[in-house]
Amino acid sequence: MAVKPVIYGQSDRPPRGDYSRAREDYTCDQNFTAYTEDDHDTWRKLYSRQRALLPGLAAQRFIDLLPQLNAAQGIPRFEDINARLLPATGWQLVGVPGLIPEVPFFTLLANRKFPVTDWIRTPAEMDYVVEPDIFHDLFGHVPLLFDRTYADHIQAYGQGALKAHALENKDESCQAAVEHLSRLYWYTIEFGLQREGEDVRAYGAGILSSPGELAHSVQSPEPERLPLTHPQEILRCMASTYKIDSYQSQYFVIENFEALLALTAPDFTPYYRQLALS
Ligand code: HBI
Ligand code: FE
Repeated sequence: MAVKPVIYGQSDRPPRGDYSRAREDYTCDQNFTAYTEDDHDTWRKLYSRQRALLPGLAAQRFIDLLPQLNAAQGIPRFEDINARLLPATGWQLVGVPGLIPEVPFFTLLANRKFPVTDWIRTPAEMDYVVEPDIFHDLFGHVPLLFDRTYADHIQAYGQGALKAHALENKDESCQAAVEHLSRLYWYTIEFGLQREGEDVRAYGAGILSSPGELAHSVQSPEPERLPLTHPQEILRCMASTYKIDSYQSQYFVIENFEALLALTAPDFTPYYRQLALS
């Protein structure tokens, strides 16, 4: 039975993906033969432009792991990356037609399956695409899945999000738990910065896959850069809303992935309760 598409933000925007291909768990096989030469050319242009921007702006760990995609020559096959990723950290990429509902998404993460959208933007969208496409998901998110500590954090996020979803249904005082937790996802996994010596570097996928926000997030004097190193700061992050279609006005800075994993290990129920009261 075909699953229904998910529409984010404005509901008047038709979903980009072909959800009729999706299985019950919203995954679908990567439609590799559907890619045209123009699609591979779009990928090569996105890849080479973004790769050239990384030095001095992207987390060194990301730069070191990017070659694991082996993707400079064109759109890679998910199965080829899985042959390296599974032995490295036990993760595997699964195709999805686009954004999927939160519970199927969290369930995949909790099972060390990362959903990768399999369509690519048009040449006209080289600088910005509203929904995450294969370049955002693959270039932005996947290299760091080869880092064991970061990979463990992503799985813990999925497990925690499923707990938050269950909590919403049974505990009056935690009605916005999933929303609060998705803000943490936004300010770390999507738009996170980390310390590197005296500098900050980007590790969030939304920044790493953006031609403009990579320099903005690390070098611009405009945005606030707030520490994310203590439980109190987790609360501040969860209380912070975010914008999906412009550069962030604030970023959160972690020490490193070990610190992020430790900081997000405790049960967040007290945080959800406290936020619900504020
Ligand atoms: N679906 N395919 C896909 N990719 C995402 O990154 C994604 C999603 N659905 C839900 C979602 N992200 C957000 O809820 C995150 O904040 C968790
Ligand atoms: Fe993303």
